[in-house]
Amino acid sequence: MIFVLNGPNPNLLGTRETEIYGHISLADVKSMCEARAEELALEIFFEQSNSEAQIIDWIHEAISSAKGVIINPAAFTHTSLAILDALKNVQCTIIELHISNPDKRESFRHHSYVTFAATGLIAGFGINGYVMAIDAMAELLLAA
Ligand code: CA2
Repeated sequence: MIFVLNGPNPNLLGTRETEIYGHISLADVKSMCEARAEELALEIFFEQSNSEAQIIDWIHEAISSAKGVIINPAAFTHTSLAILDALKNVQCTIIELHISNPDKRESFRHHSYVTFAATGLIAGFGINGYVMAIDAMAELLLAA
């Protein structure tokens, strides 16, 4: 099972800040990910929460049941030592994912706690980054 976890506010995808995040809804992103995963014979658990505690609980589930974790922690990227501490207990590959490129944006988005636990990072490729992350995870799993 590949966990695809999303932090706060991407439930607004496609409706607000479309110049940054595009016109595609989170439900459509989920469908895109499921379609790509099926092509690659992978199962995904795709979730989004506005609650830091819920994301930490899913990371704890991932410790025992995930072959890989793709996480867009959204604003928690820049604030959450608690999410970093949870991710440090995940043994499998972790891909940090961002729709935008935070390093091109405001300076308060330039620091990521999550990067300390991530195997790699995909940022700035829009919604397509989700498909890129699933492809990268599939390649890493095949190579393992
Ligand atoms: O680029 C990304 O994926 C981010 O993780 C998105 C976060 C932001 O805090 C990070 O710096 C970069 C914000 C997610 C907000 O999602 C929205 C989507 C549509 C409309 C409003 C918010």
